[in-house]
Amino acid sequence: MTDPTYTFARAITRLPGASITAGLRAADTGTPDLERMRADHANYVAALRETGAEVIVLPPLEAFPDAVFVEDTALCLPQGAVLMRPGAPSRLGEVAEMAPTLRALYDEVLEIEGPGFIEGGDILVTPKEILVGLSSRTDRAGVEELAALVAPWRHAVRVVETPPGVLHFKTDCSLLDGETILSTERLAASGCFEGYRVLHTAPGEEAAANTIRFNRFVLMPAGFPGTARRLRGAGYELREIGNAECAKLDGGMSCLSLRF
Ligand code: CIR
Repeated sequence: MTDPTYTFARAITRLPGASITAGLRAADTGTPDLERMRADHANYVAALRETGAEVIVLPPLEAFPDAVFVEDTALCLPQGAVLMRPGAPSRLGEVAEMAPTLRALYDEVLEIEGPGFIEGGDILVTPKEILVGLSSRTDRAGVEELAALVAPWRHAVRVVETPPGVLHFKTDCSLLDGETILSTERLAASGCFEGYRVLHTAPGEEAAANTIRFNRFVLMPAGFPGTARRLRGAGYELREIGNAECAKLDGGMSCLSLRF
């Protein structure tokens, strides 16, 4: 198992800060509880470490309420990293905060300069291509700039659509192994995963679609027994992590780390 799309030596995470209560959300489903989020975050980091990976835990950034969702700030590939340009104005400044950490770890760090926008949550890297979902945070100009930047690294970018009302493309899907994608039925119905093996989330469990395959584990949000059963039945080793607090801010397993 050495596929770089799910075999990782390192991850970068950031602790949630007290300002998390001001994080962006599509609908108000209650104020996130910082203590519970910290405990869930610690379990998440522990699961990543259990696979033998080095996990960097950056300090909270109180000036950026959504900074715990580090995935949106960069795309990490084996050849180098690309700093994103988030479509949420309140999140733009998170990129400069992440840049020094990536520059210390990578020889090559490129940058989306604009005018387009793109967030990491809209990017799914598979062994054969990079899928990028257009969303309220990612536009065509952002995707085109990314495609031009990664072309010399021999990565092909394919533009796809994010279902209406869904924050990010990966809110509704995740890579389980080199050929297999976990997806909601509503996203898979668009036909964007033709050529892949697709496992659907169980009925009513759309919120379980955002998982991460990280070395031998699939980290998934706790509380979705039907989808957990499907994944175990397909042979995946699961770690279920509490996500109730991040979910209040439309966040999930992938958002909480950069993996490379
Ligand atoms: C936001 O709206 O930007 C945050 N509250 C949630 C970001 C989740 N990130 C992700 O799915 N990659």
